[in-house]
Amino acid sequence: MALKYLCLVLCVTFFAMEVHGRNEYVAYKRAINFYEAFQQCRLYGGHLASIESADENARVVTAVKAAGDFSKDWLIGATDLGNEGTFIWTGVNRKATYLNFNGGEPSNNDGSEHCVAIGSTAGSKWNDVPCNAKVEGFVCAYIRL
Ligand SMILES: [Ca+2]
Ligand SMILES: [Ca+2]
Repeated sequence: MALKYLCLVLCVTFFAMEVHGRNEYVAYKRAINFYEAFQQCRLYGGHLASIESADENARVVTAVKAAGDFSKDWLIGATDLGNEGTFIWTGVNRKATYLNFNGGEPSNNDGSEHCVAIGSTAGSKWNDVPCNAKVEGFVCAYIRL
């Protein structure tokens, strides 16, 4: 009986850990656009970074600063390509509810900014940029148990 109980506790614990897996972020310095970055993170076994809390945002900033120049644009995985003004996280298939856009952003300049970068003039906040723009680098997230 005790063994069964132990098993139940462990299974529930592991299930909870999987559901609430922690994102680990790695930034890569490479001239790349959103589409390329999206695919590259998938090929690495992760996803273009989703950011769903201030804590995750802070960890993305740390990852970017470790990889290169934070005064340039680094792609993260939010996009409003399919529905202007509504951003989703492509990697986890969720609507972006935690939003951290810089003042005046998302600006959707020329009706053509549907992808999101952190860094540059926005600092640790976000700016929408053209999806086909080659930026300084990108951030992948890897879900760790
Ligand atoms: Ca847009
Ligand atoms: Ca913008």
